[in-house]
Amino acid sequence: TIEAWYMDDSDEDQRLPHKLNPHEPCPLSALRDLGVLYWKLDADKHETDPRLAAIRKVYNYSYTEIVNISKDTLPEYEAKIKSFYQEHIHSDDEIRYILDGSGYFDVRDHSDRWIRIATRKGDLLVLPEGIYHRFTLDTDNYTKAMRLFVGAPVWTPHNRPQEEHPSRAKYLERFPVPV
Ligand code: KMT
Ligand code: NI
Repeated sequence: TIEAWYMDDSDEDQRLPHKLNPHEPCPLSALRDLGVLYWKLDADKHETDPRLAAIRKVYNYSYTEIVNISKDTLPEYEAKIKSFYQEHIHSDDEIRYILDGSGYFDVRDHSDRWIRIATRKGDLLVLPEGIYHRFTLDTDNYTKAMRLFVGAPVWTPHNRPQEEHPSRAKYLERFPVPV
């Protein structure tokens, strides 16, 4: 499974866990209500894994590339790290498969609270089009991830606020507040 929790709002290092006291875990069902999808796969087999192939086929994830996020491997590291952590949306799903290392994806819930999703090797995560989110490395400072996409990739972040963006409207329509 995957571990997720509601965040505190302290200004400390973004790479720290930022758990509340007392700890408030976020169940996978709550993530599902926000449109977040999750699979656990065998990252060592990513080149030949039939389960990954099946997911790619069903969701049309035709495109893949691998990014290596660490100080020594990512060009323009400081600027990228900063932009990953700016709250934003995309006009497509954000699909990330963690092949090595770890990191945090933060998503906003229906009440605009931050939920921190701790990802590590073998986690395949889909953040739906239009969800407000951000990414940070944790204190291990290293993530190697496969980025997947339907067709030709567009990674453009649209920083908050984006209330008029069609992808934001679409998101709110697809994943309304559960009653
Ligand atoms: C992105 O587009 O935000 C990234 O690729 C960073 C997260 S991938 C582990
Ligand atoms: Ni993003």
